[in-house]
Amino acid sequence: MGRDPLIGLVGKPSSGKSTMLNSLTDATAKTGAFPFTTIDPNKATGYLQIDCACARFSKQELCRPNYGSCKAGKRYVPVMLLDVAGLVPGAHEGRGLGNKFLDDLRHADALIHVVDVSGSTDAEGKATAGYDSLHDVEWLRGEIMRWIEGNLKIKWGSIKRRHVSTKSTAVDTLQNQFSGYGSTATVVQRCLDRIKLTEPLENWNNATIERVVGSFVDVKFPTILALNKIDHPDSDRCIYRINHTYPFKDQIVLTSAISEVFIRKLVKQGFVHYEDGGSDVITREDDERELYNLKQMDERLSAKVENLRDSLFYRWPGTGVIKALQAAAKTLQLIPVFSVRNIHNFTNSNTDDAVFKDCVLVKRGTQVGDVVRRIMGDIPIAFVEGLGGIRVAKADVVSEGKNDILCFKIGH
Ligand SMILES: Nc1nc2c(ncn2[C@@H]2O[C@H](COP(=O)(O)OP(=O)(O)O)[C@@H](O)[C@H]2O)c(=O)[nH]1
Ligand SMILES: [Mg+2]
Repeated sequence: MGRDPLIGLVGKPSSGKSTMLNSLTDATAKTGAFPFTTIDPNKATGYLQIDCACARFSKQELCRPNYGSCKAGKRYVPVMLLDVAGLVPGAHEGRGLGNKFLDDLRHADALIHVVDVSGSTDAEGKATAGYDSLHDVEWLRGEIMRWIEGNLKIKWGSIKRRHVSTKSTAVDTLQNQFSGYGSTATVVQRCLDRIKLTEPLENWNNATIERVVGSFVDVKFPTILALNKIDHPDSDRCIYRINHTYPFKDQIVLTSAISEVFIRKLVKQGFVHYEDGGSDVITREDDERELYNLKQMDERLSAKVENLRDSLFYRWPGTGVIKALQAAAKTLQLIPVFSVRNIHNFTNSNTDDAVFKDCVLVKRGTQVGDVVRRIMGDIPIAFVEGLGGIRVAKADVVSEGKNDILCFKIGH
């Protein structure tokens, strides 16, 4: 990943993708426009909550990021989000906006599959009751698989002939086919290693191809399930069924995107106080010590807040949307790296005492040299310093709390 990570929101129509995008986009006070705001209305900047380096050095008061924000050591780092609309059953055959959907998907590094667990929308997103959304979970992976499989099988004869005549490795041959999905040789290698395939490619049958494609989809598109609409009274059944069918619990997050949007609106209007990811809102009535200077709500609004509590906060730990983004970042193993000009006081200039102004997200295990290229581009770097001004080799790798604060010395 030589660029900023991109997280795609996918799911059938009306599952809540756009609402989720709004709830994540609006998250916190933004400082400065982020460069990847584009004309694409489905793209937006989300904010991933991480532990900021400023807390490690008790410099929270001085932390003023160039992008995103930092509150008491909790930092919000911008990440790109994409609302991948138009996916309906049969998309791999071009139904709905099938091709556009699949085309958008190529750019995503991880997916948040927004699943409507209210049971009130059918496979196509049309209003119904008692729908079992377990089907949706299975369908999405299948849809992506059939798309890739279809493209591969059409050409399999010639792929095989070329593979044999050029004496290529399976990785090379597959990477030729998969590069269009944003794959790399490393991804292909990992996909083959996972299924421990030893058969030569020319002997693969349909079942083998399907296993390879399945493994590729899992490696290339790590997916978080956001079980959305948990505020809905009928959601318990679907949540139960999905949780018990899929053991990978840390990849399942319960969300109520609409509640998050509603709460953010109330916060903006000054009616409630809300900690990001919190388990309740504080109204003027709750704020006995008058810490938050909140406005009085009228009866109608008070009733809505009571309803929010009944449908969400008395049943679930929170709206879950921040957790969904964090879970996606976790599957990508994203680690924040802070680049500073002065490695001793973490500032960028002699005249500004703000610390840790710049932060990028990179994959765990990324080499320092790659981080340099990502941040500095073609500017020649003589050497890199880590904590204490100690030199760091370009081949050293980044992991949590290690080589994650760096200073680049320009020169040849
Ligand atoms: N009850 C409930 N409704 C939701 C939630 N999120 C979205 N919705 C509603 O579901 C419908 C479809 O939402 P939308 O975001 O447009 O879905 P999209 O087609 O996937 O982008 C809208 O009426 C939303 O208000 C939620 O968390 N709870
Ligand atoms: Mg939408």
